[in-house]
Amino acid sequence: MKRMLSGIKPTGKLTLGNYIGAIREFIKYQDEYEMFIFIANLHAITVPNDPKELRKNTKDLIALYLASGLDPEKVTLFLQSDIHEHAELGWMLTCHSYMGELQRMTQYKDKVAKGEQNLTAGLFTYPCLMAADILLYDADYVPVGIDQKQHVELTRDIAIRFNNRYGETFVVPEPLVTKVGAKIYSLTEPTKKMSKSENDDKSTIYLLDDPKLARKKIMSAVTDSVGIIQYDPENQPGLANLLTIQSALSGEAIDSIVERYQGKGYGELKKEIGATVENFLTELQAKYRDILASGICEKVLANGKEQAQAVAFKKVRKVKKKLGFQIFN
Ligand code: ATP
Ligand code: LTN
Repeated sequence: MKRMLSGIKPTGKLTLGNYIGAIREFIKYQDEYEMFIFIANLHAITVPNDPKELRKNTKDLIALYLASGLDPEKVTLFLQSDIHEHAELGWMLTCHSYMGELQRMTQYKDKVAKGEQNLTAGLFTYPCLMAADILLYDADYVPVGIDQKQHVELTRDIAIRFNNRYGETFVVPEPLVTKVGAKIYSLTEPTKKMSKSENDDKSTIYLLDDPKLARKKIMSAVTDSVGIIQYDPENQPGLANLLTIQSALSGEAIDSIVERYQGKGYGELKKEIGATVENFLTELQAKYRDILASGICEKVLANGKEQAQAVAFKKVRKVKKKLGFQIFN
């Protein structure tokens, strides 16, 4: 069975973008692949964070993974900081990455361009830690939103470089980006990503938003003055975003939605999408509450830790041998 791995940072509240671009994909593939899904809490501290909030976000994230349908019987679900090999291999790979390639990472460049002050060294080297997350588990595929594709490509380069230098060590992974919903956009500025950390509340639908409020956000989403319902991301980005959301949550193809709305107005379409989002969140949140009340999260993470640990331990042992750290047989 091929392996798949992915992670989400427990920073801020999870958004509909995280669900559509990432979590929904994990669920889709869990029967087909041997899956490792983790909570990237080591990545969360690349930006300033409050420990109390980090704890809350981490609990929410594990409960939302389960509420969305990840099955702990099929998937190894774990906390990154529980497996010290991530940090250990992260360092070894940092020493096999070049300043130039890290400087080319758009996520980092964007932050620098915005003039953000006090960027940490961890934020700069974070793609090396991400490479370690992936390479530790011999992942063949990494399902991510489009914004993370570049980091997976860097991971491939690092793996190939290491294999060439020291002999076959790592599986070279491939990014897997969904066709519909690889980037969900802000509802108020539909050319920007819907982000957990950078948008205002009106532009983002959070998975734990009051479902009625979420419907209102859809109703007031920015569209355009063209007045024709068609899928044209370039000229009608707001409308294209809404159609993508509807298609991703309902499973109906975008073409088919567009056809149903020929000659109709945006208001009517928004009503349907608003209802879809409201129902989706209502169901998800009911499951989320049950899961939190059941106390199952702790057990799931303890099991996941054990399974992930066994794999990670072997890989780091192998890398240490290759690097010349093991001096006695
Ligand atoms: P931030 O918004 O603070 O930059 P993030 O949500 O992108 O954070 P993560 O939480 O680690 O960062 O993202 C987890 C996964 O969700 C990644 O695979 C990412 O590509 C995907 N993702 C995030 N936002 C979107 C979006 N708007 N549309 C589609 N996928 C997304
Ligand atoms: N860098 C990602 C989160 C992340 C990840 C990973 C995704 C950390 N490690 C390994 C896939 C595989 C982000 O910021 N969205």
